[in-house]
Amino acid sequence: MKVTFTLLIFLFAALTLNAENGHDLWLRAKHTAPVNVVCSGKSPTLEIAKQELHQGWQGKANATFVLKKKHDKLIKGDGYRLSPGGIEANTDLGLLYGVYDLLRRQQTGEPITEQVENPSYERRILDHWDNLDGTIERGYAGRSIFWHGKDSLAVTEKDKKLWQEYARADASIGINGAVLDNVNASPLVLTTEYLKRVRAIAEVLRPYGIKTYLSVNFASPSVIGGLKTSDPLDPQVKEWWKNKAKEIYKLIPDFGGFLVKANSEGQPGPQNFGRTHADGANTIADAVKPYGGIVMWRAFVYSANDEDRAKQAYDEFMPLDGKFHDNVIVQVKNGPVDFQPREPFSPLFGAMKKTPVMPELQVTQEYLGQAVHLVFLAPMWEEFLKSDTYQEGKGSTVARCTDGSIFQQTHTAIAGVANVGLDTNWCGHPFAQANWYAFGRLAWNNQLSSDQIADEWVKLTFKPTPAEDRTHSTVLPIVWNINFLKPVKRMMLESREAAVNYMMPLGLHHIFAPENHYGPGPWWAPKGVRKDWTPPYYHQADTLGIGFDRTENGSNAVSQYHEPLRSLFNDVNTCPEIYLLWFHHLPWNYQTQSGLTLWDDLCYHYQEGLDQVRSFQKTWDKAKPYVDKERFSVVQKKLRKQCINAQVWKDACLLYFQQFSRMPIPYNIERPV
Ligand code: GCW
Repeated sequence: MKVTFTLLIFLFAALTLNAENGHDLWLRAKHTAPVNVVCSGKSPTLEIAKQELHQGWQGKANATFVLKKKHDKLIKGDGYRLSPGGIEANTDLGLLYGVYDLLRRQQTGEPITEQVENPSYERRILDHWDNLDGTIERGYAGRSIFWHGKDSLAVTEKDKKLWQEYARADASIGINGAVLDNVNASPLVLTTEYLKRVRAIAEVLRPYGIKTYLSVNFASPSVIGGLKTSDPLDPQVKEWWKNKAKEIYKLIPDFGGFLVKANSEGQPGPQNFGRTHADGANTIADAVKPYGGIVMWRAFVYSANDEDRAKQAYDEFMPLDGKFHDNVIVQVKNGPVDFQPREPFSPLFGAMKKTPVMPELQVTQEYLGQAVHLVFLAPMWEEFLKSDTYQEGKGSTVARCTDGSIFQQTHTAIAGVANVGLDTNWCGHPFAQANWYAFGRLAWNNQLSSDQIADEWVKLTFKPTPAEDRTHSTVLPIVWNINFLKPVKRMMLESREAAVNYMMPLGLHHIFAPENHYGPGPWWAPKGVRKDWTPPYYHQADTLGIGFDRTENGSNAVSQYHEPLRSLFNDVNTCPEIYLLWFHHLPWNYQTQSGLTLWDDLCYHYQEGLDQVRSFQKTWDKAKPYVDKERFSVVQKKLRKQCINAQVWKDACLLYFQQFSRMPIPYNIERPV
């Protein structure tokens, strides 16, 4: 009896030790020291701020810490002033953000000196591509946390608990908006029964400072409103949107606004009625304007007959610059095609000078190995945000063109397509959490380096907490830094380039297998399928060479970029090699800067990508003593799969392209540069 009991205790202890399933994300710190919080204000947001301090304080025991609202001109929006003894802010939410910052610094060992932190963007939004039936478009972490189908619209306690955990995670990294449904929107979301659930979600998100937004279907007035048309200039249609807005704001007074995908991939839009994107956006924007709402109008458009899909958004939207009402923001994907592993920035950034433009990033890894591959996306976003558009002279980076530094904008915003689902660890892959984290951090501060973000995330997510240390044999911080933090960070920071290498190096793009966009499919081109939906349209490989000619002699997409980029991209000798085959069609024996032929260089990159993943496996194997069993083995298994996938990418692409190059695949190639 006694033996069984001891055994049970032992089992229970072992289980709790290993019960690290990643659900706590980067918020694992538990109460470690008492703190005396002084805060005179009262609000649900401040209650959370106080509770977080009590729960996560890792400073001096029994210290006094002051939260104070104070008008300070140096503090913008929900920014804050942090100092060792307290936080000051203009808003309650600013105080909450300050608390999360403080706790993060305590845990990661970053200094807490007096400083003002202001957000780069006013709106930092996650776009959930969640369908009302609970499935998620391009979701790889289970079903929706918001929707479970039309028979489950009643809100349960379980729902609310999950939404609260979600809201807390968002707030801890500064995210202040969530679009709750897919941009391929069901008109039903605007019916009263669904709006009631939206209200319930908004109520849970509100104390954490997260505004609720909805994606709407442009044909809603006719589909659910019973009107004969959804023509945005029709007075009845305008009235319908106004009434709908009124209904929504009555339920949700701080509703953020609408996101619209129109005349794109089969979605209805103003062009169905001979109207422009501006006509469409303005009608909906006018409806939410009295309540302070905004419309985020997507520029993700392309049609079957366009000679170059990369050009279309610019062609369609530039003539409309200045025609949008002031509560419309045009939402532009980072690249001109579609969330590829690497694209140059979309030429719309900085070019639309009279219209606020917001970047749309994809946190969910549709084209980057989904929930299987370990790919840390901060380096990709950093590359994008730091890209110089030259639109207002040197230094007109995408970041500065969108955050209000260069253009006087009524609103600034940034969006990320969420990777969150019902999976226990939220994101499918333990390291995919880092992408959610990175998006929030960059939305708050678009100047942060990937290195710093990785550093924070690894420490917050994996560093043994004091409580764990007492049960494990204590790991000296210096040992942990050298044996875990450093190599794991290096792996993360290299991982995006590795994916580019084994999937589509040197400017290749969109050579994915159709539909699921996971594996390679450069050969896929069945008769009758839209050309621009087939990979050969993008790689253009033939016996003469490979690559999409977007120079002046080709589609002339280069002309959409400001000088000196236009000339730089146009000239094969100055075009950065990372974009070589994006802008140029080149012979197989073209000599790259490495001195190799283009063919050999391609082979080199594919091999390099594969080798990188192999080295990630080794890194992770060595990390074993420092990670709980569960997360260790999940990541190990996924890396194994990623390695097999990288091999498949390499073999499939090279064997396919080889029929055109007719050159041998070199063995053990050295690349001097
Ligand atoms: O990336 C593509 C996806 C579609 C998506 C579309 C979009 C929501 O393959 O699944 O649809 O872009 O961004 O609208």
